[in-house]
Order: sequence, then structure tokens, then C-alpha cells
Amino acid sequence: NFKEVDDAIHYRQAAFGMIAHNFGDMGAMLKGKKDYDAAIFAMRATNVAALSKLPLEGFVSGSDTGSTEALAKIWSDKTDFDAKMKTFQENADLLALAAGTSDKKQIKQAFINTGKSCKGCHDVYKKD
Ligand code: ASC
Repeated sequence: NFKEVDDAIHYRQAAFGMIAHNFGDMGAMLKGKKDYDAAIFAMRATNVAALSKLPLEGFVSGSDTGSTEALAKIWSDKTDFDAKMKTFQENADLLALAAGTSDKKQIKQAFINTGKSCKGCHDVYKKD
């Protein structure tokens, strides 16, 4: 358990920050903004899959105020929020699996699916 609500907010923000760093680098490789390195890409995909399991724990009740972009709707629609988070985790797991192959088409599709599950949640539950 977290000692303070702020600790929970920091925890989930740290996880999201690490997810964005790893996912962003994968995107740069797929878009040709930097050289594609299959080993680094696979490591990052593994990182994102593991990190995807972390943020949900930080969404404790009462943590919709303070230094956060999380909307109160998360807690009024918690079942849907949890389901969307689970979909993200599943897509991240599939991306890590794809990244272990050399099937670039499958990798790209799995990356797109994962990005959609990031955006799908942000559109509804994150302040702009
Ligand atoms: C990222 C990032 C997000 C997602 C989202 C995907 O790299 O920081 O929030 O991808 O833009 O659509």
C-alpha cells in the first residue's frame, strides 16, 4: 500500500514515463527516424510489456486530485478503465511476442495495436 495519495500518483506517473520512453524509441525505429536494431527493439518491447502491468496499482481512490492528469471519470467508470488497461497489457504482451520474431509486418501491426490502446484510454480518461 502507498503511504500517501501522492505516492500512488508518482508511482503510476513513473511507470507511464518509462513506458513512453521505451515505446517512443520503438516508434522512432519503425518510422525510420533512427536505425532499426532488432535486439534493442525486442528489449524495449519486453520492457513495455512488464511496465504495462504497473500503473493500474497507482490508481487508488482519492488520487484524482493534485499533480495528476487523471480524470475523475476513471473512478466513476472503474470497470471500463480496468478493462481498457487490461487490453493495453494484452497488446503489449503480443508486441513483445512479435518483437521476438523477424516478421516486420506483424511487429508493426502489434505496435499499432498497442499505440491504439494507449490513445484509446488517454482520449477518455486523461486531461488534454
Ligand atoms: C506514445 C506516447 C503515447 C502514445 C500515444 C499512441 O509514444 O507517449 O501517449 O504513444 O501517442 O497513440
